[in-house]
Amino acid sequence: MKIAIMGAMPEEIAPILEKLGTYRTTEYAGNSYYEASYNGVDLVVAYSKIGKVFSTLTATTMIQHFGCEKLLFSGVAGGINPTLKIGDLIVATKLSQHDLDITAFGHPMGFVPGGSVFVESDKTLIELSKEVAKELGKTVQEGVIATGDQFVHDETVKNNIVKHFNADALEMEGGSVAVVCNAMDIPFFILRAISDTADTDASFSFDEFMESSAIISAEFVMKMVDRLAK
Ligand code: 3QA
Repeated sequence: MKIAIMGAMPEEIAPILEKLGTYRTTEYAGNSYYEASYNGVDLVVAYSKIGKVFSTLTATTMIQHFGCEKLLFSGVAGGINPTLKIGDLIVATKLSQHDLDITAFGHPMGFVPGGSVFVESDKTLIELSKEVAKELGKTVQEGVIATGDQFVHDETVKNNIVKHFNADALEMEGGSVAVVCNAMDIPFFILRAISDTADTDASFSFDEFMESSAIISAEFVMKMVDRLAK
């Protein structure tokens, strides 16, 4: 089995590369892909760069060029649901694009003809994450993740995202990765650890906690890989 593990930023995949020991680096379409064999499974690891476009390119490449059969995303997110504190894990049950807007034509936010407001994650991978969480004695909250091409640091923007999508967390890649995987029939799993709460001091909180939260997410995703390898 070949599994894709992606992040958006170097810090989000560094803890994963560390666990692999040795890997082979391939340059493709302006990005680096790291291939390794880990406990009997083939892994392709990459960070896409920030945002929906770069993450779409990377997810597509991992599936179409490298032949990955499942995709796990690991990274950080801005928390919306007040139950989510810095360092807490959230797994996306479904994802939306909060900045996709043709409401001028009477469509709901996040909707374009031929698409859907939400894309649902793979239920088997979510089940597996519950088992892993139990085994580790960790809490992983399930919720809606909203994705858009902006670092949100404003209560009004945040409240609008809640109004339209009832989202629990927000970030800049999950929704686009979900669209790609859904279209190509590839089971996917989006995990994020909270780095900030998308309010006025989000950038400071992000700078302080992104690295530690990225590690929390990466470690959990590698436990998922351990289970998938069995
Ligand atoms: C944005 C990163 C992008 O990949 C999305 C982090 C955490 N908090 C968020 C928030 N709004 C939207 N997304 C997020 N990731 C960070 S850009 C800073 C880059 O610094 C999730 C995320 N509030 C690079 C050095 O200049």
